[in-house]
Amino acid sequence: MARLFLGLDCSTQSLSAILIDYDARQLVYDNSLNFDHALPQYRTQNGVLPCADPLVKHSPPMMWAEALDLMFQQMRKDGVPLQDVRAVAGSGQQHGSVYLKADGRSLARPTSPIWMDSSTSVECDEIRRALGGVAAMAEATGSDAFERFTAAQIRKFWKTEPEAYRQTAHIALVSSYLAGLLAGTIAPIDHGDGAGMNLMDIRARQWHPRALEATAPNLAEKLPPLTPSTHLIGPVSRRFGLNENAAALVWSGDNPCSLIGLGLLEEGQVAISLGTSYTYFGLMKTCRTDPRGEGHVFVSPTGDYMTLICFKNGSLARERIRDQYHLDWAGYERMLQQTKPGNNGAILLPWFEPEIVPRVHQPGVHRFDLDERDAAANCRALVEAQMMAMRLHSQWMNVRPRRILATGGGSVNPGVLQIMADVMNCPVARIEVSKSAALGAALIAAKGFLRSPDWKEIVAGFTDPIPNSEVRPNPDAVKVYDALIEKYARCEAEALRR
Ligand code: XUL
Repeated sequence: MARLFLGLDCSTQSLSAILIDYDARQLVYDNSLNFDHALPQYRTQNGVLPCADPLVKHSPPMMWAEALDLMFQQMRKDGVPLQDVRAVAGSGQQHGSVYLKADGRSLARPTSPIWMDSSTSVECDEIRRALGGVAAMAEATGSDAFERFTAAQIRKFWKTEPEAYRQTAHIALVSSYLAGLLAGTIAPIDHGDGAGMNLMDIRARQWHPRALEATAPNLAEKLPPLTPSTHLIGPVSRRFGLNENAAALVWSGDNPCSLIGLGLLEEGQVAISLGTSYTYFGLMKTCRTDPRGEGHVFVSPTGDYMTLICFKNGSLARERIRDQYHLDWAGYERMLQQTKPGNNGAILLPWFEPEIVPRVHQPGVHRFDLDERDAAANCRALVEAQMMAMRLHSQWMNVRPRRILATGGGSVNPGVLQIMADVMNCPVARIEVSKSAALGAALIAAKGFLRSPDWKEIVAGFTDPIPNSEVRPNPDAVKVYDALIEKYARCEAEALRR
């Protein structure tokens, strides 16, 4: 009988399911359910409830619960061999929190603040101060205090709705809420997603008493235990129509799951996702935190650490430059081909929107030795700056990338990948990963259930890059960027001072 493992992913806009046949090394089912379309009664837009305050972003947890039921209904309709599923694990958008009453089912708060919420700057300041500042906060919990992280969100809830907070018996993450529904119990929080709360001692992997105290009263009694990401909770609740022996695992965050879904199992293997925003993430063996508080350290499902940095002005900035010079993507690519690495020392800082890394509150575009009328030079300067920013702001990790996997919409552009390879001095390959989090969850289910195969054996055949997609660094260009990065750093510091 085939050994099947199911991975689910509750992201901002949709719930996805991926079923793998472990022995055949094949995906046997792949489906997604878009919240706005499948569950219009919740009136979400792109999975989020409309709100007059642009800083507030909430979603209805009931919508996620109903989507889970619908997905299983759909799988039964599609004839998926659910009886052969050995174990189920899942991935959730990170940071979002769900507030449950003592019965473990009814909600003490009808909505759930999600990762897009940035309404908690005051609470971040309060928590950060109590823990001793940016570097101390990052050292204790893996990240500085961030608006979207769960601690600041819990603190705001306690301050603004103390009675509802008092009635909350259990606080879950999106991941642990859905794991709990599957297992019919209150689920633990795994170390990977727990690290995105500003509440977990990143090294001891236990709740951090001072962080709990700085966040809200009686918080310890509302939080479940923390466990490794391959922890089996128990059998899947009978109502989902699986085999009675099918095991439910804890769920993790989408980024830790993607790390597995992309096969990043060794230090130096890095993924760069070129989406609306750009993210740079990879595995880290020894825990090192970012003293500037820009980057994050989470726990990898393998038990190692993982690092993540997020640049807001990613494809968004490339689109702005493309439109400024009335180009299409093919035209943009031609501009990259027409210009030379280093671009005669031109530097462009593309902070069209407030930036996360480096922290920029006042948007602004800054040019150094660059004529705004020169379309080709501006196109190249933007991509070079984005890659140099990644190199500069990942130095705290002290992990030299040895292989980069490029994903996301922007990764189809050869010119962009060549600049990435040259700036990072590292080969870059493309990988097709629209569902890396769900795939990662299915692989985590296999690891948790089978135990004995090592991680490399678990992911083999599931996480290969696109054949012949590798771009290698050009040694002459590498030398140019080794020198230019210093100028880039000076320009960045100068622009930040302005
Ligand atoms: C990571 C983060 C996002 C969400 C998206 O810190 O906020 O990547 O996990 O789902």
